[in-house]
Amino acid sequence: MVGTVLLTGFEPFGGDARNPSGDAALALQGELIADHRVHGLVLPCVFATAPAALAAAVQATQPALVLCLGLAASRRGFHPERVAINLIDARIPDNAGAQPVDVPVQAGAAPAAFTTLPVKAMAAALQAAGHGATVSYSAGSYVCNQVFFALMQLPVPHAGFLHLGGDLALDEVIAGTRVALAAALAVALVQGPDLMVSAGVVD
Ligand code: PCA
Repeated sequence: MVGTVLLTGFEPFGGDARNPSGDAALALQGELIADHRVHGLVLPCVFATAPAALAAAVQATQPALVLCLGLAASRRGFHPERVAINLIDARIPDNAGAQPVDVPVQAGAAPAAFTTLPVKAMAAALQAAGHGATVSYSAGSYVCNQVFFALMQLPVPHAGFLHLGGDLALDEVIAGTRVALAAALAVALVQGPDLMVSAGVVD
């Protein structure tokens, strides 16, 4: 039986002409990866509407797994995110001109939420395929983190976020996302727990 994975990216923001995360989500739309059909979606880079757009897509597609992509221009390589924080502290205005500072993503919810994707296995699979990849312990405090935190409140069995470094060309983003999704599906749906290896970092 073929299941569904929901793969989201974002529209361009901060004056950029393109956002490879949204372009990759559309490029992979309809592909079959590890027996799952990809449903690709571009989210608005807007605090007021992005979480609801994601929730509507989850409701409509009933995915077995959700992976949200976003651009982290100052980073290099792929960064599977381990933790979302219940905080918005916007460095720049979003695409609707809003710049919330020090407000929760969801009032009353826990301070943070962990991904339910096997981020270490995803990073290892990316590295084995020749891509740079590092498990990340901060998805920032902008729209990506907001969407990631909101995602972790939804009733989805396996969900998480992958940040894309600014050094990655679109072809590599698409290839790496395929690898990361295949690893996430293989481990999360079949094998079980994530790899027991250290991915700790000291900044
Ligand atoms: N990156 C931003 C928001 C949209 C995107 O692609 C972020 O990291 O928050």
